Amino acid sequence: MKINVVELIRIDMPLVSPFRTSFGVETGRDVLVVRLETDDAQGWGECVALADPLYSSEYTDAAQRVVAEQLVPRLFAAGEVTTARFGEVVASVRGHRMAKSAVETALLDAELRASGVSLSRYLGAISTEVVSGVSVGIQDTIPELLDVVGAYLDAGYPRIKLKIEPGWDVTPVAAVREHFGDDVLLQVDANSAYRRSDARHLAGLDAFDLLLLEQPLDEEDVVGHAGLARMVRTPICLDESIVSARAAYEAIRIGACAVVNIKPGRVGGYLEARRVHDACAAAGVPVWAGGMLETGIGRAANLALAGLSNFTLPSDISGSDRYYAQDLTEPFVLIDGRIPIPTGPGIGVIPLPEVLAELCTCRTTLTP
Ligand code: OSB
Ligand code: MG
Repeated sequence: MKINVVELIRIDMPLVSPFRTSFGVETGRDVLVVRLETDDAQGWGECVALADPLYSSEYTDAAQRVVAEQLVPRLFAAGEVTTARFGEVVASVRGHRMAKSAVETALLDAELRASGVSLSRYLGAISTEVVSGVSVGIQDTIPELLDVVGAYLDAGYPRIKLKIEPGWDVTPVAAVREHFGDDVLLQVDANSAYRRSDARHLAGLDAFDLLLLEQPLDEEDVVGHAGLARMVRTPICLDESIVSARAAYEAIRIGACAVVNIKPGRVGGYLEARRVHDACAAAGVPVWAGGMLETGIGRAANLALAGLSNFTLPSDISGSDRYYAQDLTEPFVLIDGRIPIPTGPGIGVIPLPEVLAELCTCRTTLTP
């Protein structure tokens, strides 16, 4: 394929309610969307970097510069490119996986649209729908938390994930268990907020039959997670630490995690995400689809991946209305606690033109 034009579109999406984690509060989503055109098709990709480098080192402004000044020039210089070769073409750029993923996804989307194949079929999905969980931010009080969780359960979410941090962990988990009972599928996510010395305290979560404890320690402390895994009974899941299939393989090998959260942006794209899936499957480690508060563009692609066979735990892919009053695409809606995987060519959706025009804050066009 030869790329004729790449467009970088910045969008300001207000969130329906503030989302608080151990690393900060998100009130809106400053999203970079990549659109590219070939002779045969257009392709779309969403960059999952947040506005500030708090979840990981990437952030939207930096991602946009890397895409515009490093990745796209290499793509143009390569002439004819395929998604399979994209990794090689940008290999000399270190890191910046979220930026790479956005461009790779747009390329893959264009390629698949041109050949009429859906992303889910291309990736090898075996399901037609994905079990939808919801990630519940840190609240100011326990009664507020119970209200929020109750509303999501009423909306049909079969699995609840609670964000935790020191000072907001055992007590809120105990309150949710006590109030909603033992049948609710429940897990927690610390976003690296704890230290190795908190192991004994985190073992206090063992009493609540959690599906998993996500990323308690620093991104770079994989060995620490292996030590922690020997001191708590709750299965340890890694998110931030898993930046590649190799990282997944090694974390599993040293006993740092029993479960893996897969986010294509975090590992550099859908091709590497599938390799993470395969490495985990080979090791007998279940995976699930994480989320980064994506618009419908990112959500559609995540759903396709989450249809693969080793995605056996409920996802963080919620309905559009959990995040946005008006999604960028046709909204994703829960049916019986699940979301159908798009079936059209490529990622299967495109932005609604009037919504894109209204929320767009900046548009840059790059040509060879
Ligand atoms: O750690 O999984 C995370 C959102 C932004 C950044 C990191 C994370 C999250 C979530 C919400 O937990 C996932 C979602 O609903 O998209
Ligand atoms: Mg997480």
